[in-house]
Amino acid sequence: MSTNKTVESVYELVLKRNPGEKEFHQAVREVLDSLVPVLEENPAYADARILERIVEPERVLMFRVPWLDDSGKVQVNRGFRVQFNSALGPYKGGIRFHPSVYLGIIKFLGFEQIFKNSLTGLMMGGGKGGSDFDPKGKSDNEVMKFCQSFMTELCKHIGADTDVPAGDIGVGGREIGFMFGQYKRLRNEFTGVLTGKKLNWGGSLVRTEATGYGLVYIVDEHLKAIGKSFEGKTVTVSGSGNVAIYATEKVQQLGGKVVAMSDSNGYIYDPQGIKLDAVKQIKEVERKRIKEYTSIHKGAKYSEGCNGIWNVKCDIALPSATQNELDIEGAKTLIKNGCICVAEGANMPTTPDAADLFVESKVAFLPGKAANAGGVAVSGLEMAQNSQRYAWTFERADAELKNIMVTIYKNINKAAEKYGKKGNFIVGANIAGFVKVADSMLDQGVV
Ligand code: NDP
Ligand code: 2IT
Repeated sequence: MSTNKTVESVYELVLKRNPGEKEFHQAVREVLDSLVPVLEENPAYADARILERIVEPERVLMFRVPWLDDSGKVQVNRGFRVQFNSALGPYKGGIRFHPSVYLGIIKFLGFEQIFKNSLTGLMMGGGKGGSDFDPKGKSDNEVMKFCQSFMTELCKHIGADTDVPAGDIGVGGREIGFMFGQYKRLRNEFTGVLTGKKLNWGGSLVRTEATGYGLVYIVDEHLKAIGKSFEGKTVTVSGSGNVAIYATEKVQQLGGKVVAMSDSNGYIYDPQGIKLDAVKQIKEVERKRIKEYTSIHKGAKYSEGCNGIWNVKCDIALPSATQNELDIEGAKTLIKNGCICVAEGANMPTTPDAADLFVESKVAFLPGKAANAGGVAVSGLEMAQNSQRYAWTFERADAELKNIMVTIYKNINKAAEKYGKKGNFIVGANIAGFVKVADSMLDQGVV
């Protein structure tokens, strides 16, 4: 609870208008609480009802996705696209395929995306999409059938200058390919309507690695600021998907040792340091469980239950699986074990009480909308390359990514300091992300 009347009334409105959408409520609460000093300093935002407008998506699409499975049976899923805010550019944000997806998850992700995209400094609005489709255990053919049906409806609402989706949980290069193929067929146009494309047909170098690399670049910048580095540090990375794998790769390149990774079933602990080739083979190629790692590397141990990973002693923790995976108990253990930095590779992986505890305990806490912005940043660079009909080198895209992450670190630091919250990167990220969007909304009138 804040003491600011506008904040409280807007939050009440969000609860009333979006019943049962608890992840969305959580994401809004955190942002609004951070904004109090900015709202007090700039009455123009309240006068123009910026908060009331920013919490209301510009458009919500919800649709039936029917498809035929390999046995010829009809399956029906639900598809979503929330086009949240276009003050800074075309809607931009990933698509998530996971059985837990419902409107509240897509709204929370779309809301976060507005401020994250603003922080990148590129011209992108905020949006998110997805489905409760579960890709686990499905054949390539079934995944293709589903993606084609999903895109058959979605293609009416997106476009290179309108809304540009990308991947997220359960959506990688394979799914982007199937969706791109169907979009091209239905609309008869080859445009940069999706990012995260494969390299032969318009993808950007570094997009696959971008979220994980960017996460480690921003942590590295923080470590430099406090006179430290990754060299010799012990790191735990939850998840073993796209973000986790490339975060681990970059930590290893910078001399750190990743000792634990996880999936939704459990976690592996390898005191010698995770052998990433084995993880890539199991997760990217074979699409199997992380448990398999221990049959290849006998010195490693597998434990059931993904949240146990926070019991592993580490200097730096990078939660990179899913929302609310790091709770207060995990936070207490990490702090007790001497962890100095937590950076969110996933979107909202830390529960609010756990995040508050990190801030109070002076553990550097880098929130997702800053720390995992590297993925959407390189998506923005992919859009730029598509517009140019040109492809940059790996070195160029990587250098741009690094520069964007360093700039984000500086900007969130500056914003936190300006409002008397030095070192509070949650407040810094929310304010720095918000101000640019809010000012653009003021410029563009009541829309
Ligand atoms: P992937 O699908 O590649 O990997 C997801 C990983 O998280 C898997 O290891 C998965 O385990 C685990 N996971 C998923 N759901 C749960 C759950 N409910 N409980 C425990 N573990 C779970 O997704 P990404 O790596 O792309 O995404 C991970 C996080 O990063 C998400 O929060 C996403 O929103 C965020 N993110 C992704 C970006 C990107 O560019 N891809 C950019 C910015 C943020 P299992 O295999 O068992 O399902
Ligand atoms: O949460 C995210 O930022 C993403 N899933 C990436 C979005 C994008 O458009 O690249």
